[in-house]
Amino acid sequence: MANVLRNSAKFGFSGVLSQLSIHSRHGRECVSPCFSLQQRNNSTSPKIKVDLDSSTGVAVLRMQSPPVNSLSLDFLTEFCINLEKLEMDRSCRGLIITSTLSKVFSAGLDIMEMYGKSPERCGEFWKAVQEMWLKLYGSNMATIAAINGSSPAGGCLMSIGCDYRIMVDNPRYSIGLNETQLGIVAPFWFKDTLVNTVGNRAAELSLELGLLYSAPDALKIGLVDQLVPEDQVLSTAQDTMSKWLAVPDHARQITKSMMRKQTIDKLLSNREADITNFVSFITKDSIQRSLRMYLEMLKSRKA
Ligand code: CO8
Repeated sequence: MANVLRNSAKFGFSGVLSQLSIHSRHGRECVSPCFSLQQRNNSTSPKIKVDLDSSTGVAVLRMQSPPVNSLSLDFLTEFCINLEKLEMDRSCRGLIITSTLSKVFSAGLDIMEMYGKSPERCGEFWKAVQEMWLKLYGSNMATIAAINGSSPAGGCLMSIGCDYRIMVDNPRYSIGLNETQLGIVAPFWFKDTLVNTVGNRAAELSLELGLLYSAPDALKIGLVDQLVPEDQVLSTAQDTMSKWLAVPDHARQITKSMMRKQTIDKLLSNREADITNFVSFITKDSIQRSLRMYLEMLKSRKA
């Protein structure tokens, strides 16, 4: 443990996760699945926009992938590359994640990435999901989710991967890990992150029933930390960030590592098995049928 803490202090918490890095700390590009996928991405419009204020050391990462900021392989790749760049930039100490879309923070994993895809592609996708969580949950930066819309499933995972959550005070927006409602099971590291956030009992209820909480209910169980009016989400996140950054970085980072390392290590040591599990689960006929029904439900709700 002492070694881990020393290494965390020396290289930063994300340094402990160095085998996952897209780039090395020295800025050299490493061959990684995420990077090669980015090269294959033909889309010209970025799904992520990052503004780093060098006077405050705070970056705002805006998700801008209509209609619902769903986490596709391309989206996750771009997200990870941006996160890694910020992580390597010593001038960046804090990260605020928000959405440019009205009403939606993120709809979670892109269901189309899990429906009718080859096992190889599903494996690639799942590795990118793991990567996103590992980078975010293990980030050296202070991280705040400015949740300005609904945030189900993977959107909730992204939110609870941050250090602090500020949500719009609007009961129409919901957040939660609703996987069971889709007939799928939240993986152990989704569960662990939720338990670390709201405690065991609330997590158990939440996961088994696939509950989506309205913003006020999410505050009640501690799934979010604060509710504010819509037009104050970003400014409140900026104010809150300055409090986080008033704490000496090394002390905050080592403490964060102490709190999160066990959870992160659990996935790191089971990463391949987790991919295998995901692929064999998601490609089952019965699960594919559940996903198709869910997609149809989403479309019919609109009609
Ligand atoms: N993936 C792909 N497409 C989506 C998704 C999604 N997650 N969510 C919405 N869409 C599509 C809709 O089908 C619709 O498409 P179209 O325009 O072609 O009809 C379009 O996006 C717009 O959607 P809505 O009209 O529903 O938009 P609203 O603004 O009314 O509502 C919501 C936004 C609240 C986000 C709503 O779309 C919603 O509830 N979406 C579903 C969210 C959800 O359940 N996500 C779960 C994803 S699974 C996940 O993240 C974790 C999986 C873990 C797997 C573990 C297995 C082992």
